[in-house]
Amino acid sequence: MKISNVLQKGSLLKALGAVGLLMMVPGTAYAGNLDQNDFVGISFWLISMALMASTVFFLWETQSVTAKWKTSLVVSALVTFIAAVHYFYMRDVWVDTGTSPTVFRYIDWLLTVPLLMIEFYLILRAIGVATAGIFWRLLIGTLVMLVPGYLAEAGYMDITIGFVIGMLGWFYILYEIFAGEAGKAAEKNASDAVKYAYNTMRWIVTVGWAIYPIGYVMGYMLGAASPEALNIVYNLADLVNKVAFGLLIWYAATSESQTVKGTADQA
Ligand SMILES: *C/C=C(C)/C=C/C=C(C)/C=C/C1=C(C)CCCC1(C)C
Repeated sequence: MKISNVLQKGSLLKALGAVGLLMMVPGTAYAGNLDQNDFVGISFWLISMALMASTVFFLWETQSVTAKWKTSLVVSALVTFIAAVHYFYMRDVWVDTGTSPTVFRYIDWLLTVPLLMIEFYLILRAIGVATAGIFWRLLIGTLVMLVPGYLAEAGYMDITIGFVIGMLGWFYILYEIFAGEAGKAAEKNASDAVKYAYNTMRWIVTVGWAIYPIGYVMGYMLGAASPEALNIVYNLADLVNKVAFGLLIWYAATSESQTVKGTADQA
């Protein structure tokens, strides 16, 4: 083994250790008054830990994939990292007050949802079929979906109008990844592993993401869901939409990297 490899691995290990330790400070600092019957609080706690562990895992696994897949794994780690920090915060607020201000969710979504969209672009780029148009259209769809939702929940826009515009943004994203340029590109060059990952990722965006607008309708339009129910459902949704989504990318990246290594070990 080359000395430079050992050194590189050594510094990566230190960097990973540092990320893990830094996350543990807010991650374990509070929640001292977590009640054993507070299932929402417990779900915040569980998901925080899952997000924290996923971050370390995705970063660690960048070592075992080829260069063009590393960015995808780092972006997965950024998504779970950003979400973990929000969860530490939301958990503590929930334990203290029994409420969870929506603003934390929206800040988290505004950062992580565009990153999740970039994952589609990156997976297509890794197989050589991405275009700048795909990138921009997915990003714009995200903003059209989230910004009106926030404006409406915060009282700056009519609840129904915000919902309708947000739905259009989501439908636009679905169109792009199923039938638009991105959807067509994914059929061109992809191996079975990439096809499987891409296909499952877009079903997550369809089914997993539907939970949020359903929550919006139940909570804001019908007044039919308690804050407890909504938060548990959102927490489980985030587990699918962030951690499972990242694991699919990890699956595609590691499978592809093994194929490449089999043919040319230098890669
Ligand atoms: C990790 C967090 C994720 C994947 C959050 C996703 C959020 C949405 C898909 C929100 C969608 C909404 C609509 C489609 C209509 C308007 C209301 C929103 C913002 C809740």
